[in-house]
Amino acid sequence: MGKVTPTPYLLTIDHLLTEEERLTWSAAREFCERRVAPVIEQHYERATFPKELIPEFAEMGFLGSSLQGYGCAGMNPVAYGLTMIELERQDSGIRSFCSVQSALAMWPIYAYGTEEQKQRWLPGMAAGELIGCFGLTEPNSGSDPGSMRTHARQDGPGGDYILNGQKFWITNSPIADVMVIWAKTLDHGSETPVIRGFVLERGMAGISTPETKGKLSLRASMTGEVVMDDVRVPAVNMLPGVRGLKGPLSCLTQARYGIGWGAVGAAMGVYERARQYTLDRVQFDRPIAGFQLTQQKLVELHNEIGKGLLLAYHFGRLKQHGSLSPVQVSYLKRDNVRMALTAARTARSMLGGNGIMGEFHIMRHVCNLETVYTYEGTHEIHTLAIGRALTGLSAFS
Ligand code: TGC
Ligand code: FAD
Repeated sequence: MGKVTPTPYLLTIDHLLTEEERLTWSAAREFCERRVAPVIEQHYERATFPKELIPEFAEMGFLGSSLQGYGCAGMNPVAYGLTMIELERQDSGIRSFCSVQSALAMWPIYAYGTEEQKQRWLPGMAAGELIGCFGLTEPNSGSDPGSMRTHARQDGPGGDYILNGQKFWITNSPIADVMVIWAKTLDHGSETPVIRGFVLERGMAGISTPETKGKLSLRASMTGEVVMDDVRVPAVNMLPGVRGLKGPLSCLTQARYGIGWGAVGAAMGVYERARQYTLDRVQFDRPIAGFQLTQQKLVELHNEIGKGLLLAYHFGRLKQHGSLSPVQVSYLKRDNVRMALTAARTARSMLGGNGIMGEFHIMRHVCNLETVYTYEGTHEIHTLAIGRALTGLSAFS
């Protein structure tokens, strides 16, 4: 496919951004177009992750971008969201890598770790020298993580924890050095197991991280398991700052926020390519962009993207002021991912047969967004979370 010319948008947020946010956005876009765009299709076809780009992601400040100190960029939530747009405009798997590193592996250490734990892991993670993953899901616990079976038994007061269990569908696990694992344990004096977070490190005896092969979605992202067989974890590796399901769920709130922005990037990418293609492609002696049905599709894509961007921006400013609630994040993730998936399917149809070809970069987004619709809380789970907030009635219990 030839070059995509500048695309008109009737709704922009540029005038709402600070100079610094605008610079962050254009630097992220320039980087992703120069370094990610040329290699992504090949990695997707081969089902490999472009590991060679990790040091450059670090240099761009994409790893732990919204954290303060420890070598992190300290971006505000809107600037962070704008980088997510550019990463996912190229590929959801690339955005996933940065989301998991930043929001799911670094953030819990930052939010719930001791100063010693932060000093030990965060600088290396910000520099891309240590890769992180987040283990919540298990073969029998997906949407209902409270039913997890992974457990940690403490070997006497103050002693090591012994972890057993299996985490499944874990992004980055095959290459992870630092694994944030959520497990049930008995606090001293208590008879009811409670969920706690543990930081496991590659090299600890009893851990294996086999890669999950055969994915037809998110192929440029590494996914695997974390299998724990009597893994001895020092007590100083437990995150002391949180107990219960709200520990992992609060990490998900950080990651879902980024996905809500990233999905807009995927939608922009497919819209811009579909618009260009329909201007260039001639059938019945005229560009297919001149047909009313094609214009209707373009208008739908364009208008939905504008609304998605505004939603992300609005919630971004709320987050900046500390007043964004988890259920508002469910709203953002749910609606923008559904919008992007619909946009990608529509854009695919506008390219006819070429729409299924890798070189046109749309089918890859369709396949990726099927995963994005499911992970970080499925579309249905977010619907029910919002339904609970609207009615006061929980459909889960
Ligand atoms: P519920 O009773 O609602 O809550 C239990 C406790 O947690 C608190 N809480 C939250 N805190 C912060 N952020 C949130 N989003 C929170 N949601 C709930 C809540 O206040 C309560 O605290 P407390 O102090 O009262 O105990 O829990 P529930 O059992 O009813 O479950 C609710 C439900 C179903 C919404 C939740 O379990 C859920 O979100 N399930 C979906 C699981 C999920 O999203 N898994 C994602 C795995 S990680 C992943 O997919 C990474 S993909 C990575 C990538 O490549 O990008
Ligand atoms: P299930 O929970 O079995 O759901 C199956 C279907 O049932 C869905 O449509 C769901 O919406 C529906 N359903 C379930 N409960 C209800 C209900 N109460 N009401 C209505 N419908 C319901 N997890 C991690 O911990 N870390 C990761 O890094 C990670 N990365 C991932 C990467 C990829 C590529 C994928 C595919 C998944 C990843 N996940 C990760 C797991 C992901 O979060 C789960 O797949 C997701 O939470 C859904 O769980 P499940 O697949 O077990 O589906």
